[in-house]
Amino acid sequence: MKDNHKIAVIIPALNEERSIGKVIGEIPAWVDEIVVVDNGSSDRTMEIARAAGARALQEPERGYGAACLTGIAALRAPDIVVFLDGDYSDYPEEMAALVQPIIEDQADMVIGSRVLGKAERGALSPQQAFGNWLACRLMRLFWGVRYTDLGPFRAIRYSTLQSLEMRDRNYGWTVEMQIKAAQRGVGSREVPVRYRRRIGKSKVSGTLRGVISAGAKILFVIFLSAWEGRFRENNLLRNAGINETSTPPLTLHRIKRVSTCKKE
Ligand SMILES: Nc1nc2c(ncn2[C@@H]2O[C@H](COP(=O)(O)OP(=O)(O)OP(=O)(O)O)[C@@H](O)[C@H]2O)c(=O)[nH]1
Ligand SMILES: [Mg+2]
Repeated sequence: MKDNHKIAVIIPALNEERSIGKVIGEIPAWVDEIVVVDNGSSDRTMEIARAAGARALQEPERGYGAACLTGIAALRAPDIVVFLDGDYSDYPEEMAALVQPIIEDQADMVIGSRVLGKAERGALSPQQAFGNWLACRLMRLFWGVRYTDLGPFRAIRYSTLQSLEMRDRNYGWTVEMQIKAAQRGVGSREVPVRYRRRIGKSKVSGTLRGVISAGAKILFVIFLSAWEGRFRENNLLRNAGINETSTPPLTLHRIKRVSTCKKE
């Protein structure tokens, strides 16, 4: 418990036997529940996670998002959920900075930004840095939100997380959460976090296949969400009796006014 808030941590882990014990060991003592979701590791990740005091679950389907969804389904009604990678790239002891704004009702979602914080040389590959930058520019263009990173180390109020109805089962997980938060007006902020070179073998950013698949999926989620949003907005306008072809580009702001008008 932290200031009367029950805190849960979800760690997706695939073959992280060398790091998982260190990650769990450095999680602050006020965390109530640690759930490690294993994606079919062939090493001792599960055993080590259990020995370190976490609940270790199996998700047979590969994918970061699939692991996160399994973790969420297993939670015991926390107030705040923190996502953390199992490769020791993040600094678990920085968790207080992520949950405090939620506890103080200043935000419902807090993203740890490795761009605002200090990333050790080589911890973020150039492709990863560029991909994050591009994704953030596109989110700003489509939804007017200013993020600097798609960092995996993040905290969100449990009720907000449930309302987002997360679906992505692999690399689109982080961007989906940020887009949905923007679309639904979730109060969010970023805090600087440090980032270091991972322990163990890279699965995404250090492999060509991982970089291409992750990059393509992230862009796909952004453009699909933008297209679906535009479609929804046009329907809203049509219902309100406004012809979308004669109107300037849409903003969320205008949609809100349109729906209010309709009610009156
Ligand atoms: N790639 C991948 N990672 C998974 C999966 N399930 C869980 N993970 C974990 O998700 C976290 C993030 O994956 P990483 O491999 O660290 O990805 P990354 O940080 O983008 O890039 P690298 O650290 O360079 O590999 C780690 O804790 C992985 O062990 C899965 O099915 N695929
Ligand atoms: Mg990593």
